[in-house]
Amino acid sequence: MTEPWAATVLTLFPEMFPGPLGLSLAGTALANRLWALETVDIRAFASDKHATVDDAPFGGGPGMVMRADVLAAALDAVQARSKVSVPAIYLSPRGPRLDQRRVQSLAEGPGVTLVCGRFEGVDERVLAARGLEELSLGDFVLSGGEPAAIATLDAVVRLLPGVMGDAASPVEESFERGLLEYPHYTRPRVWEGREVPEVLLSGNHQQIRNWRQSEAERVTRERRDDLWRAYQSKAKQ
Ligand code: 9WO
Repeated sequence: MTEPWAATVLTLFPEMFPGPLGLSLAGTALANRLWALETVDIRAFASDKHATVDDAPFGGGPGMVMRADVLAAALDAVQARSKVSVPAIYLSPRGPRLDQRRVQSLAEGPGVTLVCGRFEGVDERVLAARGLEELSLGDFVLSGGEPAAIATLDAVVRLLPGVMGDAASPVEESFERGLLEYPHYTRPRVWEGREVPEVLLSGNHQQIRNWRQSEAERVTRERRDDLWRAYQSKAKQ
């Protein structure tokens, strides 16, 4: 068998993994070897007897900074034993936003190396010297990159071949067509006086498809002007 899609996570808290990725869809896929997860404890690459990974910021100020030498040693060890070139990503609110297109491209590659920062961040020089790509999940600050790494892996793993089965083909998802999801309904037909849209009970699949398309467009237009404009300019081409 060829190598499964492989995630390597550099962290000071390896116990946080697989965490939620050990359950549900991603967990079953992990147990079935559809993907592989390895954590690397950054602290193991510290060189002093106290296993120091952080230090005070040059220039002063609050908090601590992750040392470049320790993180670089961890990254170099990971890269040295990898047969293929794998993108190395630092999860940080400073990066460009992760989107479904990048998720898709990660799923199409051999794997990913994710670097989880702690403290006030990592020494800037290691980002440049090791060519780390920075990616953000949004404009908020976590206490560390780990939850962002977990969310990133969840998004990628569900796209891997065999993970979702054919229950919901990812290509059918409206997000990948540049639209938000249309509204969903299930039983009961009437709940707290609220009815399910008639068309969904009609059995007319062409009409249902049309309704879902126009609802996806309406929701996108009402909520996300940025996505709506991009969708329209693509449709015009
Ligand atoms: C800490 C901090 C304290 C005062 C003012 C600004 C500050 N920014 C940070 C900060 O960015 N800390 C980071 C914590 C250091 C690197 C890892 N951390 C992190 C990653 N927090 N949030 C993310 C993250 C990653 C991806 N998408 C969204 C948030």
